[in-house]
Amino acid sequence: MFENKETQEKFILFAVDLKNGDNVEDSLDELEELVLTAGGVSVGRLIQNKDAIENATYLGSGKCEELREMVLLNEADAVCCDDELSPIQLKNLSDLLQVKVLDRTSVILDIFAGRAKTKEGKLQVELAQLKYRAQRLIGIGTSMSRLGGGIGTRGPGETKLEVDRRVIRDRIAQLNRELREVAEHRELLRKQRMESHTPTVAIVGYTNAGKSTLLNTLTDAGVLEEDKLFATLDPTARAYKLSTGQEIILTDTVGFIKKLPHHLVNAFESTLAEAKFADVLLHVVDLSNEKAPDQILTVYDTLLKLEAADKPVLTAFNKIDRVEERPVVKDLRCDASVFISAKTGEGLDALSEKLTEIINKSRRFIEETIPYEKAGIINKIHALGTVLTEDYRDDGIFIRAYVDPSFHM
Ligand SMILES: Nc1nc2c(ncn2[C@@H]2O[C@H](COP(=O)(O)OP(=O)(O)OP(=O)(O)O)[C@@H](O)[C@H]2O)c(=O)[nH]1
Ligand SMILES: [Mg+2]
Repeated sequence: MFENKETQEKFILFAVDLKNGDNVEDSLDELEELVLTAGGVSVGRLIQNKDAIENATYLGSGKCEELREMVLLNEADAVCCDDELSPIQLKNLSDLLQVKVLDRTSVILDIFAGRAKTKEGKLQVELAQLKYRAQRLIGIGTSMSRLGGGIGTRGPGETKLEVDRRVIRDRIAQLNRELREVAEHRELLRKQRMESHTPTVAIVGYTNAGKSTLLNTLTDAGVLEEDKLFATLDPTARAYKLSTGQEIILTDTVGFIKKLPHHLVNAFESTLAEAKFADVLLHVVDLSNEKAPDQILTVYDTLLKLEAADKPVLTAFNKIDRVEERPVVKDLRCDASVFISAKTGEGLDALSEKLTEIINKSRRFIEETIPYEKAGIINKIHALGTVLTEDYRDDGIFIRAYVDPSFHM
């Protein structure tokens, strides 16, 4: 994404396996992918089986030495820890290894910095980076400023590494103010949407599951879709007509990932809140990914954090064109599920049908005879609800339909 092969920074990845059920190899596979997305390359990995994380150095002293040897042997430019390092761990490891020390959080922040496009997205990333860096000025002072440049140092704050905490604090306050303004604007749009009674469906899912592709196939939205982690940072909302003719709004947003840095969750709160304010969640799962079951759990964990766990969920098992035999993947939490290919369009009719069903479940059923002089209401019901029966009788128009609970005649 950023560099060509010759200038790619070489990384050694490392993690502690606490034997608590987390699959550390899988997690490092993902970290390798993240590093690649950021423009680096992994040349080795080190895992220590241990009961607890070392406060001062993350790894035990023997393993630290092993890591140092691996760095020298592979001529690595940097190391990256799969967990977020504390400021003191970062400093000690930097002193010991004499190469750049990164962690999962800083790599994700780096990718975000390279991808943010809108004003809001850029503000959000800068805020998250500053908060992360403010706590770690000691570590940065000894290693990053000297070794300079590359992954982990990109983004709006990169020339300001030497700035002191006070300047960072002022900047954070200013960013918070600016973000509040942007968030207010978003809030206004959301309110307008809610007042129009148009149901909102938020597309959620693990990063790279195919959310943007699905939105594009359904609505010709022209959203960037890429075989990269975190292709989408800025939320897109598009109108979509269900097969019944009813209009809904589909929103696409940033993908979820394991150990999503908490600074990012905070900074991206207003963006991620799309899920919180949606009527229904459309959960996209990459069925062709062997880690799908694990990714499903991460998605529900994240939804819980975003206070969006109580919504009706339609799960779309995506990329069926990529698997010969459909693996048995269960989503026990969802209200309904469909198998689709966002790429070929297979299964999208069924998806539209199920979506209609789920939306209608959360809607009010009306059965009324509307006098002819109020016939205008019928158009409104058509646009905002689902009409089951429309019968032109002597005394008026008999109608049976599902409407938003807040809809009034
Ligand atoms: N074969 C196949 N590939 C798909 C399908 N849907 C999406 N993809 C591919 O999967 C990759 C990721 O798709 P995106 O739509 O960018 O995924 P996303 O969920 O929006 O990802 P982020 O924005 O990074 O969170 C792209 O290379 C898509 O072309 C599908 O149904 N079949
Ligand atoms: Mg996307």
